[in-house]
Amino acid sequence: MKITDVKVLVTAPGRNYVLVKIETDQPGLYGWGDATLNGRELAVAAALRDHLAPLLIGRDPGRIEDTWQFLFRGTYWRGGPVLMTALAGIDLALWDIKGKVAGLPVYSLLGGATRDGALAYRHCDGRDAQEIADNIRAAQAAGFKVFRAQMDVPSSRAFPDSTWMDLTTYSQPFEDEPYLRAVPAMFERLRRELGDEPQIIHDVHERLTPIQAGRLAAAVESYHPFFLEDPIRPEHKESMRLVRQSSRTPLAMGELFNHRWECLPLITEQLIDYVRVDIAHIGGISEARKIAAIAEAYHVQMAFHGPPDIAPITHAANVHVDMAIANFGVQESSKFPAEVEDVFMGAPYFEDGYLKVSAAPGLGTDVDETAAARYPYRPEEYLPTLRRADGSVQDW
Ligand code: GCO
Ligand code: MG
Repeated sequence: MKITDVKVLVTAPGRNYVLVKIETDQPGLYGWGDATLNGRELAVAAALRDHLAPLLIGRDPGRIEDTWQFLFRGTYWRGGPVLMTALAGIDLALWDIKGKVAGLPVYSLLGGATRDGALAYRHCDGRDAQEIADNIRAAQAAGFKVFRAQMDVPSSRAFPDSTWMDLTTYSQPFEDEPYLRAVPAMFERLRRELGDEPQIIHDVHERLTPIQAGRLAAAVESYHPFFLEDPIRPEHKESMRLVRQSSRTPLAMGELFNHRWECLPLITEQLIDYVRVDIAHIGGISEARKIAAIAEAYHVQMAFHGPPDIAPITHAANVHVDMAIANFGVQESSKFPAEVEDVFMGAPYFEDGYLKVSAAPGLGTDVDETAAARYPYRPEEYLPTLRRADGSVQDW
């Protein structure tokens, strides 16, 4: 069997996605992958079209690991979000093909189901703690058991619903102290309103220094968060020692990482409790299962990134891997723009608190290319930015 073509589609059904279709010399046998990198989509599309896709023509699509090693190490330049997202798109498509050839869902190829579904969490953001509590109650009524609580801190304008990270326009500067006061107060109000049962996540989103993050982790410990995510910036991971020393609040990190080596100190020193890597940004399923295996040895669990800015194909890959590992923690789920359903089929489905995938061969997803063509790339879609009161750059 041989790869005969690699197509790269950039489509924007509600937001931009970069898709990879790998075609083979077997009639009707193809695989779809997701290579979306929010705000840098065209860089990944160019890396695929101009550099990686030509290397795949004629290769055996069944040799997934060899292809991964060839594209990661064999072509010299390695790592970083652009190349690893491009590699992920290829890897997901190859696993999709392998499942279709075997007539098995990818989770079966990975060792079979270890669970009936992936415990999911829903974004329940709001302008204040009351609105968050109302959104948590609504998500509870829908069956969710785990929730992410983000509040419109003093530096950002109101936002329409649970996509605060991507749509918030920061009209005012961010400052640490108002944020450090707002989050414990938010947890206090949520616990007073909702009691101890709801499992609540908060995403710090790389905003604090290590000692501030340690202060926040200690301040919210009594409200027993499910985890505090991305407390500090990802560049110097060992700084998480300062955060870890400060409390027993569970910690999570990883969405900005691009391979297993970036996770290592956090896992091997048990500085985190959940790995938050994004399967679309770490090189795909082949890498995700290796990270999960490393983490399992250190009692660290997986909580794959699942924002609206990766395609339903990666959301399906998330659940396939969730279904096949022992150290699953929780799966981030997202609302998608309505237009997404025009283009993508076979996304994971939600049932009584859990995300599930069908037993269809491969990833179980498909793409309507005619519909995708109706949604051209939207250049205005890019990442928010944020400044401090003195005008300096702030991680948003
Ligand atoms: C999350 C993430 C997102 C990111 C977004 C960047 O935990 O879901 O922090 O909100 O900000 O995916 O493109
Ligand atoms: Mg995050």
